[in-house]
Amino acid sequence: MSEASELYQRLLAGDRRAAARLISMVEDGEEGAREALEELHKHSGRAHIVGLTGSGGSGKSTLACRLAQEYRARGKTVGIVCVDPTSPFTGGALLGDRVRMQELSGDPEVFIRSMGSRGALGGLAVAINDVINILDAFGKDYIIVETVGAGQVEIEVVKYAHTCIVVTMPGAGDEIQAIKAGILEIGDVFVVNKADRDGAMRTLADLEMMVETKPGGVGAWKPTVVATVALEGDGVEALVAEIARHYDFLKESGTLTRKIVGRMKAEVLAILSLQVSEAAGRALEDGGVASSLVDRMVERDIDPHGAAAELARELDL
Ligand SMILES: Nc1nc2c(ncn2[C@@H]2O[C@H](COP(=O)(O)OP(=O)(O)O)[C@@H](O)[C@H]2O)c(=O)[nH]1
Ligand SMILES: [Mg+2]
Repeated sequence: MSEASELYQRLLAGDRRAAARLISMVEDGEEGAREALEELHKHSGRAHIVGLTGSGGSGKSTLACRLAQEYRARGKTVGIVCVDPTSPFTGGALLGDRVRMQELSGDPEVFIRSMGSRGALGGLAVAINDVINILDAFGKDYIIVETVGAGQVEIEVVKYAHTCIVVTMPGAGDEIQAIKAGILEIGDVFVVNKADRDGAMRTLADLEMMVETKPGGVGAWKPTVVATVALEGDGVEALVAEIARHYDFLKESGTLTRKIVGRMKAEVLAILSLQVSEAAGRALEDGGVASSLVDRMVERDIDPHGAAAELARELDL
């Protein structure tokens, strides 16, 4: 039996170490992961994928832990994928955070994975999606994906989550403007975390006004704003309720199917663009099948557009 087929069988039987090993293979771009992913696809599609985005330090990791605890208290299982190299999932500075994190990571029904942004850009998007799909097939009811709200790939990933939560905190006046310019569109639920701090009411009011004026058609989801103190767990129940309400909306309005299709298309495009750019890169290298194109560009015999078209023909795209 190949390593991959052994892995997916163990994974489907609930073996955490098999899940961890397969995720490592995916991150390292190991060819063998393909076979396992192909098998697992048939077993995925049940999880509620929840994206959690916002600037560093707003409390996303703390909130992810609180959400996981709340879901566990309700008998649900959780996967957490943290794509934030600046703030790995070791929690905040406070001891209490670390203790909570350890409690969580000791729970066999919670699977936490931190991913660095190593590798090519296209590669990261593919890897994150694969990890989500692995945890889905592994049977997690909720998959929380934490990313810092900057960078194309990260925004793409949360954009295709079923429910996207945008986290901000008091006193981040500029941030509200940044949300308006960048991620207002993709937010389904907005959170003002650190509501224990001064200025929380003001930030809440600002966000509410912004969300109120967010353009949306008839029957569209109206995003809501929730205040939380992730450190204490305040507001987490309300957030869980909003996430559930959004999921119900998705199902009842038929939007969930559209989201699933959108995510699948985006996955195919990410995989293909990675493959194409890798193949093209190899072809253009010294000694590659299309290296002469580079010489011709240097001699001004062909322009980059022409070279790209010729390369596409050469690679039979
Ligand atoms: N005062 C206060 N601090 C918080 C709250 N939530 C998180 N923090 C702290 O904010 C810091 C950053 O939290 P973290 O979850 O790592 O933020 P992330 O970078 O968005 O993942 C940590 O020191 C947390 O303990 C909160 O509700 N109130
Ligand atoms: Mg974090």
